[in-house]
Amino acid sequence: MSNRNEELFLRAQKRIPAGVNSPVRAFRAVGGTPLFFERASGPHLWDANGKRYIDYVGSWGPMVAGHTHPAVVEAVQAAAARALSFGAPTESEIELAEAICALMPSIEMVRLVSSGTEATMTAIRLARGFTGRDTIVKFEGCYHGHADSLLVKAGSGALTFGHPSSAGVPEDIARHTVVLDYNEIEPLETLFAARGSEIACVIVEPVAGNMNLILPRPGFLEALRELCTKHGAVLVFDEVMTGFRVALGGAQARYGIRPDLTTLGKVIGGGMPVGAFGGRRDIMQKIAPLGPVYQAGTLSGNPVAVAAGLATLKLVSQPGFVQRIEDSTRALIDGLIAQAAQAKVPFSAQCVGSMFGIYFRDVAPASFAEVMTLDRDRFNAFFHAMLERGVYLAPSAFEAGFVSASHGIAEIEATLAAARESLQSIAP
Ligand code: HOZ
Repeated sequence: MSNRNEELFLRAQKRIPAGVNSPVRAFRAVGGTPLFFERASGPHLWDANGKRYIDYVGSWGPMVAGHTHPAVVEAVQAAAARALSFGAPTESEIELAEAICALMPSIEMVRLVSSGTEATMTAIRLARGFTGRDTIVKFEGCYHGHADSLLVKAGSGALTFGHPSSAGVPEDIARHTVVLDYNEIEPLETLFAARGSEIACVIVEPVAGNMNLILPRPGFLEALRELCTKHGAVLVFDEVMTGFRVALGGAQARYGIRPDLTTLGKVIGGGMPVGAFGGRRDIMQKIAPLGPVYQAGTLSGNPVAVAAGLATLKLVSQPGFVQRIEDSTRALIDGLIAQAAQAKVPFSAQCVGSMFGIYFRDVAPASFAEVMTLDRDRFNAFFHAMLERGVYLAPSAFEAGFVSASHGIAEIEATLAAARESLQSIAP
């Protein structure tokens, strides 16, 4: 029988580096042939061979309502029939901006862009322009897209493929990025004490989702807030992953911290390319043409993408929506932990909202160093065992998992049945 995935992969590699348009998709970490998908519905994906999978990647986060949700598809079709792009303002952009500001009160003004990378890149520029300072602080293993300043000891594919600090980033740029350990307060205090007046901003994933899933230790985000306020630095929460997922108001609502700027993406595009950065009015007023910090984009606020985002935010805002997915995610995690214990596989797992992490390690990691001790070979074997049984997990031990509102009891049970066999097959 012909294997269409393999045929497509061979063909793709002739014209596209590694056959993919984003590195983790190449399956290099886990081995084997990447799946080429043809369609999706609710919690399911179908690959080029026609095989169906329960999806826990969710396009890396945006598909919180499930794939091809009728309300989102209808909104997109209606918007596309009106216009694909104007390169000029539309009412729907105001509606999306208003919806974002209503759900995240720290965002007083917001600008829409086309990707999370654009959002974080511009937030950094804005923080520098606002403070007149050059130094930025990030945390090892956090990934904030692929802008030069941020590809220093980064997570996600950069970590997966062993280039956490990318080639091609000039040393002159990288030296302005100070990298500290996630969840460690003392080095932060030491840095601020020594160089507080040079620091433009601290950018952080309030829940780290690009070195698998790492929860903030109690006090860590609070310390960031306190130090930034004390030293006049801008606190940037990268909520591209966590926004409208770990709570309706994002991680900032869940942990009760008000950042100065927030970057968004994924859910606010509902599967279409949308990113955003927003926050304090006095900072946002530095953006061109109000102020001297430049940012622009032909497709920023694209009406079709905005329609998908708005429709998704409407669904997410329904009472109980976020809690229901959190409950499903919890059921999944509890089931996996119980089955790993039965199979005697060293394993731990945790979740926050509808994001989850699974770890081939006895205790859930709380730091980058602990993430580095995960048993990657066992993860890879588990990944393939699950794939064979029709469950699609992220093809890397360093990515978080995502559950959607369309994952019901039937999908969770089917996943746990696949996991039972998979865990037994990889038991020591
Ligand atoms: N950087 C994304 C995961 N954290 C992967 C994006 C993609 O491959 O689409």
